[in-house]
Amino acid sequence: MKPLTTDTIAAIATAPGEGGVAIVRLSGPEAESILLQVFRPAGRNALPLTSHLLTYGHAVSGAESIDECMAVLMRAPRSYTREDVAEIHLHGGAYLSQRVLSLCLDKGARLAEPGEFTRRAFLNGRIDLSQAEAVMSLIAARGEQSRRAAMRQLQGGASAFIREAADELYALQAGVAACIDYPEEIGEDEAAADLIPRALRLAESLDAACDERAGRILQSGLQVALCGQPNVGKSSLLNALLGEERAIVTPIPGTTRDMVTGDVTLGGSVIHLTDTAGLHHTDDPVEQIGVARARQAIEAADLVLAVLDASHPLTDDDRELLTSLHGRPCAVILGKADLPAVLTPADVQPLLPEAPVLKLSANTPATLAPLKTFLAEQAAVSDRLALTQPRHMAAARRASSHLRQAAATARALTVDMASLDLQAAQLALAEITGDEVEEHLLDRVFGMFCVGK
Ligand SMILES: Nc1nc2c(ncn2[C@@H]2O[C@H](COP(=O)(O)OP(=O)(O)OP(=O)(O)O)[C@@H](O)[C@H]2O)c(=O)[nH]1
Ligand SMILES: [Mg+2]
Repeated sequence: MKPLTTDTIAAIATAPGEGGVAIVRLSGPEAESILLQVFRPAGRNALPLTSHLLTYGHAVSGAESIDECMAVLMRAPRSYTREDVAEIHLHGGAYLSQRVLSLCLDKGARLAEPGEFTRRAFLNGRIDLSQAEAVMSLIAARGEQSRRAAMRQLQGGASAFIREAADELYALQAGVAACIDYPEEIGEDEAAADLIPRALRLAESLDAACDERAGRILQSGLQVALCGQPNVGKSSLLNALLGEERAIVTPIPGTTRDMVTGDVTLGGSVIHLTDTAGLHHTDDPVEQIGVARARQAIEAADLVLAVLDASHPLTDDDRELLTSLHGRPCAVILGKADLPAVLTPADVQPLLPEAPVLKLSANTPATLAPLKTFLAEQAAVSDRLALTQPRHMAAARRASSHLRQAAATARALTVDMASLDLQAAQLALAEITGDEVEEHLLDRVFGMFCVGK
């Protein structure tokens, strides 16, 4: 396929700051000629450059050598963008890479937009839109679980699932067309009897592929709120889990007023912890705001840890908190287990029978192991999820709702009237792979990328 773009883009592909190497990347028809104006290979027989061969030489401005470096040319179509791509591997200085980028721009390259290299890979048909998004997820992955999900998507996992669903949709549309074109051969009832169950089955399989909770966990980690009465040891537990003194801890009740957050990776999954202000009735307006925020954090959490001080008897406020968590994913923490115990699991279990009760002391790291295992289990998502990105799930849900509508229309009205719903479902699926996509959606997707990718 002939590349669709005509200009040559350039950007610094490595993260800003100082490092071992910094890479300036070019893509487009002028990549080779611009490279040869800013890079002089050292070897006498290096020219013409051999594709995909890293070559030693100098970055140059006219006759002046700016840096000793390496460069590589990857001729189309065997490149990331399917265009000619050139990379200059400089010493990793912020000024140095900026200087070489400026030289490339002087020689006719245009500064790349965020994600424009990947956008070109998409436009030139090397990857579909869901794979392009997987590149970004791979870069953003902070744990093994998110990396694996992104890699599955990059290798076409989501695309394969969507294309299979789209094939079934084409088959349904063909059935409707046949009923319209050959009414004497395929009767309305016969067509409806075929269309309705198949449309509903497809809608079900699309819905089953949408696990919004799993998608959220892969993208931002499992959201865990630590809550409880003042002074029970919430902030101490946060610090113990993070392995650093993130939140202030004092013996004074009401120490934490605002929310304090931190991430820890357990079992390959990111756990996003939020420490909250102690829940209690207060006239202090600042504390009141803190308590309101604590309640919001509890509401928004995927999992709540209700922290109790096991060296004190249960209070009415504790009882109220525990009963309010019915039906929510949660665990009860019997904290300060190094002190003489007043509370036992038997005291709290009747109040919240479905929640595990974990005894621990924030002062004794070894006692945190069962809680860490529990958190890792809660954050684990299936390796077989077909869809993992919110944008894909939203589109698949839309397709599913159009399919259900198609079934309802075929049942209540006529099969041919269902074809509009089937078309709308098809468009929603095509948005996922980018087969049918508007410019503004591409701007939104690639706008989230970093420059140089
Ligand atoms: N012995 C013992 N003391 C603890 C433990 N955890 C916390 N404490 C002490 O309990 C007091 C309160 O701890 P924090 O972690 O500040 O409690 P909190 O729940 O965050 O309190 P607020 O922010 O006021 O709501 C401090 O003096 C801690 O040192 C523990 O496991 N064992
Ligand atoms: Mg605190």
